[in-house]
Amino acid sequence: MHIRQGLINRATKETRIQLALKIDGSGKSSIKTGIPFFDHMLTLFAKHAVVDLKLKCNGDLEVDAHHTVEDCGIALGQAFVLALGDKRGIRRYGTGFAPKNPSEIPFNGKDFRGEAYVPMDETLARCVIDFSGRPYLVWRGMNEMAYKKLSAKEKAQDTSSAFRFGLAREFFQGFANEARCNLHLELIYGEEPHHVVEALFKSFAKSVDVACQQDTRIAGQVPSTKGKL
Ligand SMILES: [Mn+2]
Repeated sequence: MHIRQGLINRATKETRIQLALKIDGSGKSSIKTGIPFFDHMLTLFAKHAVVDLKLKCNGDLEVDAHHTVEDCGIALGQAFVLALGDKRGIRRYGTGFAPKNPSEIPFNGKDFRGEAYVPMDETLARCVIDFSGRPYLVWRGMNEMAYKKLSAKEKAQDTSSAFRFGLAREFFQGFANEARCNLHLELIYGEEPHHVVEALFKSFAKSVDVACQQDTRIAGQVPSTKGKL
């Protein structure tokens, strides 16, 4: 099988990014964005999407984390476009479940489970994706948090709070625009900043994993009645 990979070199006056993505990987990663919390999110993305990901970003962190996070989302989206190519034979939708009872379907010799609902202690997040060729981000469940009064404990978690209030959205918007996918992310419930962001990234990962998998029943076919995605 041809290797589904995307190599991106992207440089602007704000960030310089080198990224290598292998979709049919094993979850290995080497991530250096200069933002430890973001490295943690991208590392667990690779792990749970079961892709191999190398990413190095030199961004203008002296301004703030915004450009770095947004541009890494853009570069990752571009890498998926390259790696997926004409999308023949892929599942396309990452609803998380195969058409039959997911626990009964063996996939690559393993049990095939693709829960796109991901819990993390008190938090539950959902992600549904469609590599449709059309960019759209739906971002639900976090808007009221923008006006929420922070507790002392939350203030102490500067980075994860910043991600919950806006940075995560910038990442996913950049990804959706460039991967040209419908990306629906929702916080069903949850409070703790680190858990909220981590559950979002994990549900994103699970959803991407399922959507990118190849379905042998439609090998060689573009999964669209239009014939193009
Ligand atoms: Mn964590």
